[in-house]
Amino acid sequence: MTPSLYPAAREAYAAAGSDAEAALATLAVTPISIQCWQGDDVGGFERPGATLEGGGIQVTGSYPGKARTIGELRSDLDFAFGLIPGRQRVNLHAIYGDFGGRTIERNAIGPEHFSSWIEWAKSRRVALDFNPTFFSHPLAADGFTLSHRDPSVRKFWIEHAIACRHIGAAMGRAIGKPAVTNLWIPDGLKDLPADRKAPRERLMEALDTVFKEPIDPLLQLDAIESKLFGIGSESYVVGSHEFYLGYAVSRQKMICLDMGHFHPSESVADKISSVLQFVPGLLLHLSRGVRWDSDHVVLFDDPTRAIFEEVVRGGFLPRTHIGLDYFDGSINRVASWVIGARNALKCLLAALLEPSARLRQSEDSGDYTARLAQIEENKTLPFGAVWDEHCRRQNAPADRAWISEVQIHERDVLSSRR
Ligand code: RNT
Ligand code: ZN
Repeated sequence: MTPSLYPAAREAYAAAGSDAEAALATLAVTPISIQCWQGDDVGGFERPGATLEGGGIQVTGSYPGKARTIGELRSDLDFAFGLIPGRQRVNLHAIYGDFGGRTIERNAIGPEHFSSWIEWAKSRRVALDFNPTFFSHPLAADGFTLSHRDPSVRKFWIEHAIACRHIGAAMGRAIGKPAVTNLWIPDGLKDLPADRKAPRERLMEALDTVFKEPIDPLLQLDAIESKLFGIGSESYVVGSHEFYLGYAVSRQKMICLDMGHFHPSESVADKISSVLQFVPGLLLHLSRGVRWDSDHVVLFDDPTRAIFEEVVRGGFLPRTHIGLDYFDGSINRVASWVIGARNALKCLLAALLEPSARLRQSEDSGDYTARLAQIEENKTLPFGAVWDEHCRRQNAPADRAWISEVQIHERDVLSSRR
């Protein structure tokens, strides 16, 4: 066994002005919500063999081994959890219910369809989050749901969203930690609208009906997610950032910022200290857009690090819920959970290790030269040794030690799924 480099790393961080033990303690109690939909390319279990349809999002790739049943999805999640340090959460979509082979309309789903998930989550001691599903459905096929011009279609989706809030609350009650129920709709138009106003008026009204019933925040928390454009909604998205920010501020809902849902040159990190002046909480959808909202696996990269720097510097961690949101069918799907979750945790750890008091001192004294030098030199502190220590304490494999386990799992388990 190679000797631990951690004691020396801890000293190096202390000399730079940060407390590695405190960083590890916070990291250990901060969960990442793992998106179930990466395990099966957003198919779900409504109908056997269902695939993602419409909704302006797209999974590409046909890597073998995607989960075909609830049992396979759960065992893949279990396997991934063994390779991710710390205790995480699981993020479910409405189409992932345990419907027992029956067709249950989306406006008729209830906590009973998620009781086996709740039992599973309890036995793993992981908390759950939830999402209504406004895509892959005939009543979403024309690209409109909650803002549809037909009141009966709107009503159907309003009932679905209300049902989902109740499911979220049931999860929160059973598990003892509130479920975040995040609402994202695909509504929008491919080409130039003649009327941008009416769908937004209808969406506002629909949301007010969805959220009419107050739900105890100890059980369930509502979040709303905006988007700039989608496939087939390039010219107009009803639920734009301005729309939902206004809605969230006026109704005190949490806002969800998805890293793929803004113009590529916009900084999502910069939005955090603005929106949290006005909304009660933040949901992060960590993702990576490559040229568009392509939902690539999360990296240990500058945009994601900047997001966590802002969360940590602002003291916003208690009001921030962290979720992964990407779907890549071109690589081993279990590995993609592991890579993305480990990278999210690394970005958080790097932010927690930042000697932020010193940076602020330089800034406050007007010494921007020293600030820039410090920012750059922090990058070469021995981060990897602290990360390895985290993996060791959480009984998870270190970097370079888990990929062979994934390869064995692929050979012995995934490859038999045809
Ligand atoms: C779509 C949104 C949304 C979905 C998931 C599956 O652009 O990002 O969060 O990815 O609900
Ligand atoms: Zn998202």
